[in-house]
Amino acid sequence: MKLLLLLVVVGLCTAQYNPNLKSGATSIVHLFEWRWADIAAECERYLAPNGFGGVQVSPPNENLIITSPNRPWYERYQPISYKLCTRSGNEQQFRDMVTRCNNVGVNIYVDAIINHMCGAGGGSGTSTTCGSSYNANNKDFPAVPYSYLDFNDGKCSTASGNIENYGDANQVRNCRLVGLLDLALEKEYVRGKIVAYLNNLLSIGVAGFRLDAAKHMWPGDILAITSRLNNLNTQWFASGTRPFIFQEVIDLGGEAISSSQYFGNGRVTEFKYGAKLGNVIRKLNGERMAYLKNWGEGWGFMSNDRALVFVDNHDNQRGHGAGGASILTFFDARLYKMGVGFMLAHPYGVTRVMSSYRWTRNFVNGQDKNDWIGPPSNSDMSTKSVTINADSTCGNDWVCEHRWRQIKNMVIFRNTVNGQAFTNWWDNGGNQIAFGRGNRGFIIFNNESFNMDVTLNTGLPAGTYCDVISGQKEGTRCTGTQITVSSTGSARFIISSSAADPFIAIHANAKL
Ligand code: QV4
Ligand code: CA
Repeated sequence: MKLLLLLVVVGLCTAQYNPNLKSGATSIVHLFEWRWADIAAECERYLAPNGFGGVQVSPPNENLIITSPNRPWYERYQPISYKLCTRSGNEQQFRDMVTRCNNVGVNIYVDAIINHMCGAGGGSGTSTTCGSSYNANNKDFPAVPYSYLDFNDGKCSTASGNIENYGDANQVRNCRLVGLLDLALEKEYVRGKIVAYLNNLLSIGVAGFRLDAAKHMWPGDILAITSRLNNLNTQWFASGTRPFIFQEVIDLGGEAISSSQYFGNGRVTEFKYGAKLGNVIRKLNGERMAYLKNWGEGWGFMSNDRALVFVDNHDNQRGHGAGGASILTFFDARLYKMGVGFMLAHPYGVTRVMSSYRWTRNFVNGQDKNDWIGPPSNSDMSTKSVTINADSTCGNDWVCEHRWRQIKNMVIFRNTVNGQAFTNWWDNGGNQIAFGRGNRGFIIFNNESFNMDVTLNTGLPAGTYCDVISGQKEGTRCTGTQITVSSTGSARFIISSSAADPFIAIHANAKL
């Protein structure tokens, strides 16, 4: 009885760290800028059957329509109200998506923008995704309603009213992030409006929130809001289940604000992960894969049970928010697959896979002048639907990294090895590495410019396994490379440095 009580208490206070994934799933995917109707279909036809546990969706609330430049993706980070209508769809379509995804066991996490409304220079009128009126000059958002009384300007001491120095925590939290009207989150009235918005989403059935710009909010203000959130909808979740919270804090070190200040509220995005993994895979700054042996806390990352990890996100894949030359993206597909493969094989963190749309980059002095380009769109600027080709890739310029065989199969690998220890590490001192996950899975990389031929202990039971990178198990055969594990657990791996994908992964559910 005492133990039960303890478990209940521990469960309650750790709940917001748990993504509440179902049927053994371990990863979520960010379907950036997708329409709700396409996400609903994707949950049913692809995500649930392939072991994806959840979707991070783009902000669902009404936003400013920006026409100069023409409908940038980032207009969705300029809220006008908490009405559920955007280029991704209306409220009815949002509800239909949440219902259909939940019905097949795929969770929906909402990107919640609660730090600010639209930019101070956003003008006035009704040119918004729901047609609500607003006046940025007077800080008037009648569809919430918020008035000038609900914003922070009085507490900001910079001349511009914007954040000018990230070394000053007061500025970072009380001044405007790139000119965005900063909400006074200590006000009971403002908190109430935000809580009502998030609780409405919870009642519809969402499983948690990405808190946008968390660095720009006081941790105590966030807690005052999240502690008033309802439990998840019992139509799909056990009663008493708390919403999953992951906070967007970019902490690469050297600023006034650190990730650890947010651990009490939920998980935090670990931006060091993708930045450093990019350096390793690209072999920048003298990094090599052998150094990944103590990847995780050993690299100065936050504790495993607080981290939300990813190789790239919608900002840094295009040079926004801590973007840099090291970040791996679909533009460097071969390296990207290795990076995502490593992330999904390694036990650290809750993993998020990025799913993007294509745009034409235009670098001028190292800066992509096309970093603003919005999702694939029709001539009326409505978002194009995601079409599916015969080979299961996507059309209409949707990249669908999550459907790349290598990435999809590594999502399944992670589910298969869930809970298993990090074992049987091997490296050549350079850029050839291998490791296992108990007796359930094994992965090996050759990121050298020379070929590899090694026999290693895999920790797996004897048998013939399908490499899930060059192919996969289909029926009773492998469509790609086959690996034979001996009765002692050892196997020979040959990887050419010029292989299309210079890595091999085998696991218990891909055994013949
Ligand atoms: C411009 C001027 C300002 C001026 C302002 C006046 O640059 O000097 O004060 O007008 O109105 C866009 C434009 C930006 C413009 C601003 C306001 O790019 O030039 O300011 O709008 O009109 C996304 C984009 C931003 C975009 C914003 C709002 O990345 O470029 O700004 O949406 O549309 C930090 C933060 C981190 C943040 C990251 C990008 O710590 O929290 O920067 N990441 C999140 C999201 C991100 C989003 C926001 C936060 C804001 O992931 O996508 O910014 O919601 O590291
Ligand atoms: Ca703020």
